[in-house]
Amino acid sequence: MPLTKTQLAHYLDEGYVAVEQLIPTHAFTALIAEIEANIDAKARALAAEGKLDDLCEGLPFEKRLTRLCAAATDEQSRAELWHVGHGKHHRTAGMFAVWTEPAVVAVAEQVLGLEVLAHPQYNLRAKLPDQPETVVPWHQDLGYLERDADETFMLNFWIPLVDAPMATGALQVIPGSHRWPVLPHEKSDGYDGVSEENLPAHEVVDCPLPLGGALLIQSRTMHRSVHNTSDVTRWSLDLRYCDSRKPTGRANVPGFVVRSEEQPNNVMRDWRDWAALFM
Ligand SMILES: O=C(O)CCC(=O)C(=O)O
Repeated sequence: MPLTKTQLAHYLDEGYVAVEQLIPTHAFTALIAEIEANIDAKARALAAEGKLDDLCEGLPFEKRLTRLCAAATDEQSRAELWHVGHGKHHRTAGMFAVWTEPAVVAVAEQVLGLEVLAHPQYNLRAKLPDQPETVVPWHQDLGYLERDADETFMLNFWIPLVDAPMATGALQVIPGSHRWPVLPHEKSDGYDGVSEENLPAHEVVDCPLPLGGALLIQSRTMHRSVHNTSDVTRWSLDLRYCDSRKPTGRANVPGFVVRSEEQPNNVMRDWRDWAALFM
């Protein structure tokens, strides 16, 4: 079922809503299996080259990458392992299954209407314990997009693929910041961010979530993620949706239509057609 009236009102009034049970966990099965297979293949390749002391077999999803990175004999191998799971390159059947998961699309339709685009900006994130480069500073998603998207309403889902209490480096939001203009974002440590002293007066809300939950924010909602002080990898996705007739702020990167009343034939049905857009 999509959002309750109360959840929807909270999302629209406060600029965010954290929903603890939104997505059936079977929606992630294929994606997690793909990631695990890719990590296993990389681990075996590194071990064959003598760059990994332990395959860490049999560990659960949230633990294996953590241990493999610790077992890598050099920084380059550790980075290669991490990059297997972290980034924007994962265009697969499993990822497409999450993008098109009925529980997710139903919320997108409830918020955006009947013409829904899977926005080109998305990430799969593997946030390792004690890994400063995955601590994301305060930002508005619009800070990463071209200004033509300023008037495009966007729905951002932050979706943990494991249980994500705050200690794993979950997200914080600033309630009401969706009414702020797009503040100047500055490059720092690979991110576009806004420093604390440049923020208007604000309160901060922690958004821990269990697996199956999702945090929904808007494109001006100020948010950040905190340090992962746990011993597990915080796996997550951030996906955005918008009206397919509006500018995305990423004119050169294609999204794909997940719902259309006006042009149902434009709805993408097969992940391979999505992947082919990038070849
Ligand atoms: O997952 C994170 O650590 C940050 C996510 C984020 O900033 C986003 O979804 O825009």
